[in-house]
Amino acid sequence: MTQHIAPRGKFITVEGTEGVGKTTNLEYVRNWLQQRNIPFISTREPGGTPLAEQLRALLLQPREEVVDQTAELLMVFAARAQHLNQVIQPALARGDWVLCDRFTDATYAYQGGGRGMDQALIAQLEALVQGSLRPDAVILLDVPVEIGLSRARERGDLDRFEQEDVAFFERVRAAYRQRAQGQDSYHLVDASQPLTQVQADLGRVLAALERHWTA
Ligand code: Z5A
Repeated sequence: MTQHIAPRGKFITVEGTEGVGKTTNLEYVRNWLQQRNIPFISTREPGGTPLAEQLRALLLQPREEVVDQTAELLMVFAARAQHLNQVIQPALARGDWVLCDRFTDATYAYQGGGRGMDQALIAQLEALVQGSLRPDAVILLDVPVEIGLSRARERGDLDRFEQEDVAFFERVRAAYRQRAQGQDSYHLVDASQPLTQVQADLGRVLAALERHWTA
């Protein structure tokens, strides 16, 4: 008897700086997947498992103690290792698509760009934790920092990252944009436009991915 092996699912991440509209637009992507009856899970980083969510809370909580950059980097990757092994890899192996709110591009952007940590060190941890696993598509929502911050700050209480200054987020944005340059798997969407226009662009990106993956 031949055993049916499901084709590996697709791994899509959504990235961007503060207040860029990830939460709002992830809902749009979930609806798009549902309308096509594509089996998927929706998850986030840091987080996605009970342990990883605890690490997220520790990472985001404002505190008086200065958080060592290496400690922060290792916590991000500790959460990722758990998330990958418990949630992401099993889902992809079942044939489900995985939609993830942030992934390792955020580490290159925040710890690499924002904090100025060595990209080669991040790459070593990426290889240790992920092996060869990389997202099939990275949707980068891009917005000038001032616009994103004013959107985010309307929400009230600021987490530990949100308390950083504008220069930090400018470095984060520059690192994201640099990673997207000339790479086929990155799709940059101008998220400063009105939401209907952002989602029309997002729909075009998703349709192109679907055509490419099912060709
Ligand atoms: N972090 C890290 O350092 N290293 C890592 O490796 C990883 C993460 C994975 C948690 O992320 C933090 O973890 C993050 C980096 C760090 N810190 N920061 N900053 P998060 O994703 O949970 O937190 P966030 O970036 O603050 O996301 P958010 O708060 O959920 O914001 P958002 O999802 O991008 O935005 P939104 O809630 O959808 O929209 C914000 C508001 O703007 C809202 O009122 C919307 O209605 C409005 N909006 C959205 N789009 C539009 C448009 N087009 N026009 C007008 N208004 C809009």
